[in-house]
Amino acid sequence: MSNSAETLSNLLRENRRFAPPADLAANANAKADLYQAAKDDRLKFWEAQAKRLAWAEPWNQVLEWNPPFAKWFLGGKLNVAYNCVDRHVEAGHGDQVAIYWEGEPGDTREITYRDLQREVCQAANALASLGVRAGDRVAIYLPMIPEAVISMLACARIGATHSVVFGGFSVDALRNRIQDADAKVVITADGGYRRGAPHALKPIVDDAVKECPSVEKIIVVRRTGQDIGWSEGRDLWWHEVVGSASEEHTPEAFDAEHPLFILYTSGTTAKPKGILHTTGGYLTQVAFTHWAVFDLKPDTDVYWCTADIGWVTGHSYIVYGPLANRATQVMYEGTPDTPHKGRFWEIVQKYKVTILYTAPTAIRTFMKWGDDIPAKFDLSSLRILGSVGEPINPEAWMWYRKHIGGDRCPIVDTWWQTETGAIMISPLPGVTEAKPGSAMTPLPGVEADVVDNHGNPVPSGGGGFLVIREPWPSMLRTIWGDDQRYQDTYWSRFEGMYFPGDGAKRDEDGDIWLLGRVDDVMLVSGHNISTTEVESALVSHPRVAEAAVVGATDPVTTQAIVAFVIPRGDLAADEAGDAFVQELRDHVAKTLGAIAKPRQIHVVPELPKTRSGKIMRRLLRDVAENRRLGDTTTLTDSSVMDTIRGKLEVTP
Ligand code: 6R9
Repeated sequence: MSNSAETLSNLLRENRRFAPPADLAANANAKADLYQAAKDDRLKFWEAQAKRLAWAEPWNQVLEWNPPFAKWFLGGKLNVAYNCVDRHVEAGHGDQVAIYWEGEPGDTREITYRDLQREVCQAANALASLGVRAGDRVAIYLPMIPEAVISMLACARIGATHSVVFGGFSVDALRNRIQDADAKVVITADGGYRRGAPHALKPIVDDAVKECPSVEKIIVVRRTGQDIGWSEGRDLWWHEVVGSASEEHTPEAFDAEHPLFILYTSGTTAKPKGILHTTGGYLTQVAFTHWAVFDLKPDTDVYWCTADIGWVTGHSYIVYGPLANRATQVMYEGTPDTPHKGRFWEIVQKYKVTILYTAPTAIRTFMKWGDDIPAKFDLSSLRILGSVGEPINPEAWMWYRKHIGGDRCPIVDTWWQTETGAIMISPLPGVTEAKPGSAMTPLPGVEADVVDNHGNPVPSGGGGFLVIREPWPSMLRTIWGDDQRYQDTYWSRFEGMYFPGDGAKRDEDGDIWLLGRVDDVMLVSGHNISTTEVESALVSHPRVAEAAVVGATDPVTTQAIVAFVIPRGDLAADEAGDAFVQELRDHVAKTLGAIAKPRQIHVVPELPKTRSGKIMRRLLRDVAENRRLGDTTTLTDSSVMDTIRGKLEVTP
């Protein structure tokens, strides 16, 4: 970024500070000394964290680093499922609830660690009986039901590599992912519930596997009871093949670098990237971060991460981190507005949730729905709130703190990626004095920095690119089947540094602010302007709930800022006229400076989002530039683009 970006970055000043509550700080798992310990000896620090796990054989080398290829805990052997389930049962916690599962229609299941052990063993035996061996790939295409967790752990238990595909992805997306990984078995369901109605999954699988010769068997969980097609000999009911399998299974220890899972990130180019994670380092870092960032107390906390299992957040912070730490957690199948807009808060109240981890997109939606909805529920059990997925706008942060956290709970804004495997930058809830909108500082053991175009660190107050200087245990090992692309994508922009693709700034105190994907940075009259900052300025207006900003080609200014805003609560989208738009343009100019004033603001009822809630600015750019839409297969709801288009007469 040029120097002008720094000028703009400095315009957004945040003076609010929120210190940890005294009792939380006093009893926190992670104290300030961890930073020093990691600084003194990073590898020794990670070695100490690896000892949270049960190893069948110890490692003899902590790290082997042939840039950009890392191996952690060489020679060590362990079983992930044993670590997440069996060892807790062996330690006398078999009766502890692992999962309070809440189905969207209101049905529930309570699964103890002993139950989980039994079902994971059965599923492991079933997979083995179908010929699945260590190293084989299994695709998992399920709704948010316990069988998703059980399937993942069963794969891990026998050393099969799972590839979870979002239950909302289309035939094409599923087919590509099955093909790329050469999956031998697919685990799916007849369907799942979403927004009050069953939606079918099995027909999508049937369609997808027509061109997937690698698939030998399809295991089907009966969830909705809807009619489905059946291919005799290929298709098997879960309740039959898993239900009849033995409940005894001896876990085998696998090498620390044994592949654990592949998870595809869409990226902007055609072919999704299969991000490969391995065993020992991954489990070490997800367990450590879940313990440190969420301060989990396994005997008293009730933890709830609202992510879908098909997103990395579901992998690391529903399955592997929490279960490695013996958490009791809530798992919810459906959407936040079914059957009513207070569903999340009803669940928090019902299970007395103490730690809640959700995404800015959800928080902004709750803001839009109004403060009165959470106010109807008892949220006093909450003690820590987390955010992940996008930069959280300062106003959304403040709303979350006040209306959900009762002005008492620390918020941990956690920056990380599918590629990083685990949280990298975040406050520690018992240590950090947090600022609304900042992810604050790298966690102990993580060497993150903000650099300029040439890879030189920016001074405090500067803006540039986020990088990671040293390998970390849960880093991706490669892109499945494509080492060259791994190298090109992440390690070629800056010599010897990992480049995640995010813009960032360092404030006067040295704290880090994420500014969104660098692809989204706009160039306006020679100034680099981050979409995040303009969006946050818009959201800081009391009548705006959500905003998405893009740069559209402009003959005079190179790019011009075009904004799409969703109004808050009572103001219906079509009531907002020119006066409102003018008020918002002025508001941005006042907050950030005239250079950041949007050329156009469109008031819309919805924004295009991925299944994990990220705004797809690329599609809005197509609209702003009056172009045909690019690939929409990863959209949650493809009708959104028609709604937006229908509302605008685009004037480029
Ligand atoms: C975990 C996850 C990764 C991208 C990442 C960044 C954005 C995630 C963020 C955040 C600002 C945060 N991102 N958390 N930006 N603050 N706390 O989201 O993984 O789906 O791979 O996305 O999400 O842009 O590069 P993934």
